[in-house]
This record gives sequence, structure tokens and C-alpha cells, in this order.
Amino acid sequence: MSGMGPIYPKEKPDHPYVQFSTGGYLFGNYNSLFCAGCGYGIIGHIFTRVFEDEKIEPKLFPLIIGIGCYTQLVTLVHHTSQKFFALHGRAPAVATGMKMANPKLKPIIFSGDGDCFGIGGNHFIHMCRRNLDCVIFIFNNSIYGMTGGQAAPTTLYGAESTTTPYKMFENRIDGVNLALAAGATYIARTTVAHPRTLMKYFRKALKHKGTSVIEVITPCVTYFGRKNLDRLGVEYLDIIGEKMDNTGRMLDWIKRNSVRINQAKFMTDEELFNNYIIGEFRYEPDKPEYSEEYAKIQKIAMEEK
Ligand SMILES: Cc1ncc(C[n+]2csc(CCOP(=O)(O)OP(=O)(O)O)c2C)c(N)n1
Ligand code: SF4
Repeated sequence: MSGMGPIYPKEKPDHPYVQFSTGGYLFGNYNSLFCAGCGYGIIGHIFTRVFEDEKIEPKLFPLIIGIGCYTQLVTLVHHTSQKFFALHGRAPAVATGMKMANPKLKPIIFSGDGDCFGIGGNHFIHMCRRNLDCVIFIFNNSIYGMTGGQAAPTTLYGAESTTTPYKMFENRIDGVNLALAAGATYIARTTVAHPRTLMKYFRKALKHKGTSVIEVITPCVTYFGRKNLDRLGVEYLDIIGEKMDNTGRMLDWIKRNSVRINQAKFMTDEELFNNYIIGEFRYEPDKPEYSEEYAKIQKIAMEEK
């Protein structure tokens, strides 16, 4: 992530959906802390736009943010009156507390692949298992961006990172499979190169009662792209093999490395190796939701008293 960077006098966001930012508000200017070419700006834009389009009451959707580069999205999204920074990996626990204290709320969680599948893996599993009514976005850039590009549980086989200078040799976590096994009731994966699909999934998740998991594949140009070649994982396409050190190349690679779920059904494990399968994996709107089930038990207990 870049440093604070210059603050230009009188700089204002020029897009109508981003009327002000917390950073801009504090400093009287507008600036972004993301590296040039980072995918998080696209996500902030889409998120804010869906909120504006749907015209839903922001107070009912508190935003709980884990720790990583994406935490700085707080300066880009203005939709909500309540924004809460959780400890690294603990956003699901905070969201659970908020939902139980006020079941009218529907928490929205921002988490990274490191935050959610590394240190916060256990919290994520149990939130999915309970089917707590919330939306969790997992921003998968295949790396720990904020702390200097260490390998994450999602780093692709063969990739270079600061802690795997030769190559990543561990098996990677598939967040969608984890969510399926744990019991979340709406599960989808897409990429920042498919913005309209991301909007569609988010709209659906906002209306779904239960745990919605949306994994978003997004480029980290600085720590992932700069160290890796664009043929990573797609050798069979015989691509030149240039460093993915700009957004164009990274988005192009993300698109080529993504396989739609319907297409994936006809492919072997070998063909799918290191690819991202994208699409909707589960939608079960009628499963019991945690805070509602809890309220029923509470009622029984009170009546017995
Ligand atoms: C308890 C705790 N352990 C470790 C850290 C250091 N730390 C901060 S962000 C981070 C990794 C974030 O990676 P990810 O969630 O993938 O987000 P990204 O920075 O890539 O957007 C780590 C290890 C911390 N803040 N708190
Ligand atoms: S995720 Fe990567 S590209 Fe984005 S701000 Fe962090 S280090 Fe920079």
C-alpha cells in the first residue's frame, strides 16, 4: 500500500457516487491510499453505487472492516453511518455481536484473503455454520498486501512472494469450498474484471436472509503482480510471460485465469489447477437463520420462567 502521498489543495472526488470520503473530510481534500492499479478502488465504487441505486437505509447496514490494505476502503465508501474496524480476522465475531444485540441490523463485512482464511479462519467457519444474517466480502488478491507481500493461504502454487522467494509450494485454500462445507447459504465468487456480476451478487446478498459469502478476485499489482509472470497457472496457453506489473496485465490475467462454473464441470482437476472458478455456488434462502432461531429459544426460556 502506498503512503499518505501528496494532498493536493482543493482536490475533490469527481464522481457523483463518492460525494466525500472520511480522509477527504478530515483533511479537506480527497486522496486514496491504494497503489496505482490496485483493484480496491473498483470495489469501493461498486459498493457505493449499489447502495445508492437500491436506496436502502444505510443505518441498518453497519460496515465491519478487518485489517489489510482494503481497510482504507473506509475512506471511499460513504453509505453507512456505522463503520467499525475489527481486530485482524475478528470481523465475523464483531458482526455476530452486533446482529445479536440488534437483530434489525444486517452487518456487512469487508475481509481479505489473509484476514479471513488465515488468522480469522475459525471465526469465518463458525459464522457460516450458524448462518448469521450478514454479507461477507472476501477480497482475494492472493497475498498479504499490507504487511509487505507475504504468502497467504490463497497464494497460487508456484507464485513468488516475499516469504516464498523460490516458489509457493503449499496447497491453497479454496474459500468457496470452505464456505460450502461450513454451511453458508449464499455463496458466489467473481472478480473486479466482472463489475456488473459483482453488483448483481451484492444486490442478491442484500436481500438474502442468512450468511452471504462473496469472494472477489482483485489485483495486487505491487506485491503479487510485480513478482509474478502473466503465465502463472495458465502455462498451457503459452503466453509470453511478462511481469504483471500494471493493472491492464493483471486484469487480463484474472480474466484468463477465471473459469465459469458451468464450464468447469467439463474440465479435469489438472486443467483447473491454479484457476479461479467463478459463479454462484449455492443459494438456499429457506434455511433457518441464527438470530431468529436464537429469539425462539429465548422465548421458550422466558415462558418457562
Ligand atoms: C493480530 C494481528 N496479527 C497480525 C497483524 C498484521 N497484519 C496486518 S494486515 C495483515 C495481512 C492482511 O492481508 P489480507 O487480509 O490478505 O489483506 P490485504 O492487505 O492483502 O488487502 C497482517 C498479517 C495484525 N494487524 N494483527
Ligand atoms: S493490495 Fe497491493 S496494490 Fe493494493 S494497496 Fe495493497 S499493496 Fe497496493
